[in-house]
Amino acid sequence: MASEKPQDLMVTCTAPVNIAVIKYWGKRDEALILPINSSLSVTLHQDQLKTTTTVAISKDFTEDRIWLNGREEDVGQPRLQACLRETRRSWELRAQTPESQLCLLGNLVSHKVGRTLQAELCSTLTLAPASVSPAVPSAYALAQAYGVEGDLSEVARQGSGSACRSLYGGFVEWQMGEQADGKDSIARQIAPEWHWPQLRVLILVVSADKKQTGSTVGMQTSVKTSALLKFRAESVVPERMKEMTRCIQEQDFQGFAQLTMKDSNQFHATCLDTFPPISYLNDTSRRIIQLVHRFNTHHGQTKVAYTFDAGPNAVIFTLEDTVAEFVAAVRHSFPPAANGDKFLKGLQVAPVLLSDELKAALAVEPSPGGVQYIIATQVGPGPQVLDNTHDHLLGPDGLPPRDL
Ligand code: 2P0
Repeated sequence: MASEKPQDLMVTCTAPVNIAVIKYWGKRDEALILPINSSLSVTLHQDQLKTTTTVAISKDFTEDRIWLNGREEDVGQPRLQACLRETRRSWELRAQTPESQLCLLGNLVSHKVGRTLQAELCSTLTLAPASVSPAVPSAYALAQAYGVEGDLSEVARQGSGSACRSLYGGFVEWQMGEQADGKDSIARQIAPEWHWPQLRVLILVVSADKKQTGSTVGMQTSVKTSALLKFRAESVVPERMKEMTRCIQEQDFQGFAQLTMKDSNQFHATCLDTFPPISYLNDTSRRIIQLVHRFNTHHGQTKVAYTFDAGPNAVIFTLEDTVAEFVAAVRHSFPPAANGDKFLKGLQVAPVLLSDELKAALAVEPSPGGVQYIIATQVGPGPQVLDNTHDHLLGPDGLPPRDL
């Protein structure tokens, strides 16, 4: 974990993307990032999507610096500052004596004891069409570097609310908590990544454009103006959290899929109920919704579910035995424009022919190029520490290589 130079420390971590099946939308405390309702998500496998962060700590650094995808960013961003502040506070709390500080930081030189150690962070995002935050790998890597143990929800949450659910693999809930200081607003795994091995995830990339209304501002307006959001948070979500947990624990796909779609639809209904309204779905998103319902109707059961976040891309949940047929249905409805061979990324999916009955049931006017590409993936583990020093994104001088 630590680099070769005894006075320095360098840690590289990766963290996964998570997709909410019970959505978080709205804060009761903007500064601490505390939500108005609990939420529940599925952690995606890092073989297909991940963020990587290297943290370096050295006695030679005179200031904090951060690079994102090779470009230096403003280290004064409030959320990054919150992450750094929380990590250092935890470190200082756990290290009251010089001896324990030395113990926590291994070989870090003694004359730094009692002073705040400067950190450098470098993040890179791999294949990230969804909203991906470097908050979790940053929080995780910082915690590893500073030797902070225990729950990191508080640190990760302050980088980005939904990011705290990426602290664990498998199926994760973010409990809204009740305390004003947010100490009980934490992420918790409800089932590990190997719990439901047949579950598959398809990300249908509709548009990689930047979203029109950012989540942070969007949810502020919704909290102020949407009566439906208030009703949802108080009267709908508590029951749905229990029901979704049951569906996952019992591997009840029909229940899981229907509730996932209903919760996505209600989240987008609260966006439309916001004033002025927010609209994240586009025509292609609505065609995907229609495709899923027609596919399920044809089969006489719920075999596929969609969910949409603060953008037009669809995330599809299905089971292993349905992936190939549904991918063929997407190809049929959205014929790839020019990149037929690059249409499918990630897990291998065998090509299959659609039956004439299914084609007739889908009854679609093909929309060429509507879906740019698909990423096929599955449920995966939580953040990982990379042991190989070749994985570091910062060189021995603490700077990112020029070609990053
Ligand atoms: C979610 N989303 O549960 C919901 C569904 C988008 C739609 O959490 O302000 O980027 O950093 O707490 O976490 C996006 O919101 O917002 C989000 P902040 P965040 O995944």
